[in-house]
Amino acid sequence: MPEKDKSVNTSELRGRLREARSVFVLTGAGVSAESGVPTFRGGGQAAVWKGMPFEVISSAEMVGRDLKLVWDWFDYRRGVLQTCRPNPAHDTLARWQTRFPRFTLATQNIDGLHAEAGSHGVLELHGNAWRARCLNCGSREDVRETDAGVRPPICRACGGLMRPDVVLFGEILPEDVWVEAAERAATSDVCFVVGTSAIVYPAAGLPVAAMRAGAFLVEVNPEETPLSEICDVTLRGAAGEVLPRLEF
Ligand code: BJW
Repeated sequence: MPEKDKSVNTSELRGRLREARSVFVLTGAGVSAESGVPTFRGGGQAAVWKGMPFEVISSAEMVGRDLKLVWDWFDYRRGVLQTCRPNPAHDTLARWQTRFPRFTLATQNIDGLHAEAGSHGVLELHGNAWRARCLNCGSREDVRETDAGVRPPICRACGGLMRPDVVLFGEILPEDVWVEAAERAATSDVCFVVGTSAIVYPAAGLPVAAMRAGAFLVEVNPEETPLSEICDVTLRGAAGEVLPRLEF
């Protein structure tokens, strides 16, 4: 008996979407790929900057060891982001916030493109590249408003050193954001997993929690991921092409 082709099981998906009361979407770097934002693990290769794998620079350990280097890395990344605009996947997800009685968008991305597309209340699980956070008092500032010449920037509130307000390897996710995302995932009827390799935890656990609580699980990704196996539907393709087609 041939295995059911999950990629063509879209009639059930359309029915589920028509009836859905609560939709939860988890996005990753792939949703911004068509905007020109590099992914972390594209084509089996991990991102490298100045000869260092990103897991080494984007780590709690590096903040302690060489904060200036961490700023250089994020200044470089923001230079790339400055040239990137939302694509049809971001636009579609922004429209979905009024399409369902309850809609939650949680992202692992730090690029701010969902908000730029018009999504409100995005749960940014891994922070935001455009914000700085004081290592001393915790206050936050828009990086564009800090003195660009000073690295690390100095906190205006207390004079402490600031760091990028992102969640690096070995760091805990912001608790309020995490609690809300976990609650929303576990009470969703349909859960989309879009453009993530689904290997970084705890974010990758959200779709699993949704599925265990009874959600219909849909993956949008050109590649297979560790979650593909448990998904009800896998839509193989670029998010900017697949998601707009689900609007009807
Ligand atoms: C397309 C597309 C198109 C391409 N359309 N799709 C359990 C086991 C082992 C280890 C751990 C564990 N639990 C936790 C850990 C440790 C670690 C972890 O998960 N490691 C794994 C690698 C194994 N997790 C953590 O450290 C987390 N903290 C934590 O657990 O705290 C508790 C703790 C504290 C102390 C000690 C121990 C535990 C924090 C994780 C924070 C991750 N941060 C980063 C960097 C952010 C800053 C920065 O940008 O530099 O976040 S890592 C990086 O990966 C980034 C991303 O958000 C994240 C996920 O990547 P994503 O989005 O999935 O991107 P890619 O590139 O991997 O995939 C792109 C996908 O798109 C691909 O599938 C493509 O096919 C697809 N695609 N074009 C649609 N057009």
